Amino acid sequence: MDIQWYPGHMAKTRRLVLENMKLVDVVIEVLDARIPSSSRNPEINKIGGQKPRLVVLNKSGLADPEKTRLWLDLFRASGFCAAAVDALQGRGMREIPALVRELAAPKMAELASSGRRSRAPRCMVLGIPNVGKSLLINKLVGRGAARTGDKPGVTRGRQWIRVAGSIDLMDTPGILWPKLEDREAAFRLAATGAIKEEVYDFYAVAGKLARWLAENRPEALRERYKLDLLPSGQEELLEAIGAARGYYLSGGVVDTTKSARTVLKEFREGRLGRYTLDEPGSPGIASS
Ligand SMILES: Nc1nc2c(ncn2[C@@H]2O[C@H](COP(=O)(O)OP(=O)(O)O)[C@@H](O)[C@H]2O)c(=O)[nH]1
Ligand SMILES: [Mg+2]
Repeated sequence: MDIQWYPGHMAKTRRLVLENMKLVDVVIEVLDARIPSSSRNPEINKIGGQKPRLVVLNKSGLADPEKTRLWLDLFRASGFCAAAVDALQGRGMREIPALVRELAAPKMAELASSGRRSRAPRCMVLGIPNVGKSLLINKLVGRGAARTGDKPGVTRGRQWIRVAGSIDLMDTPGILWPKLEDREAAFRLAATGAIKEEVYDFYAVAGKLARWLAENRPEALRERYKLDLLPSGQEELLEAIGAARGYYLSGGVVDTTKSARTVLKEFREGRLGRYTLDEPGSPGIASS
């Protein structure tokens, strides 16, 4: 599995985010609850700097609830404010503005004591592609939210939106690059759909995922694909799944390419169950 990210793109991405960072009081770092460590940008602590940060574990409806609780505890123990949400189902979203307000309170008090005009705290959503930043912003903003045009903005077109009557949210998220040097993290990013299919071998990822499921949740695989026995090899697993589904090529050969697509798709849709691929406690969550 060889997954690339382009350095030019990465430098530009970092610059854009850092410029916008100057304007905000609170950073909302969005992670995928299924891979809270692998979906983290490797330089987030440098980029997030000293700004108060809310860590949001999104897509929690697809993740193992017990492991999500453990991950939240770990983030909190590392000094972060953390919340689990599901932007698609709308779960946990209502608490976000209050948490942002709480995190911004010291800064707001400082502004007030220095005699500055009071204003709403400003926040920005940050994260690697596909963790649900856009959906989260849309759900926070909802319909009919007022755009406040008289605020500073680095890039033209960037706007602040008043959310829940009390915080200003930058309407465009800060996009960070994924952690691809770590092969295991890259596999988990690919398996959950965080990186584009053009840049990895979906067949290898599906095979490895089938193996992971066979080892960790054999009953889920057996039940979903009506299998009595689970072979131990990746190729054999994809063959068994294809045969069970009736995916045959001419000559009676199992179409394992089709099984690979099926496993990936059904895993990502949560049809195989709720999983967290990053064990709570994996490295990469240290506070700045
Ligand atoms: N199941 C589930 N899917 C989500 C959630 N949030 C986002 N998605 C889906 O994940 C994909 C990427 O979301 P998007 O907001 O475009 O991610 P972005 O690249 O970070 O802006 C879309 O298909 C969303 O519908 C969530 O909480 N639960
Ligand atoms: Mg987006």
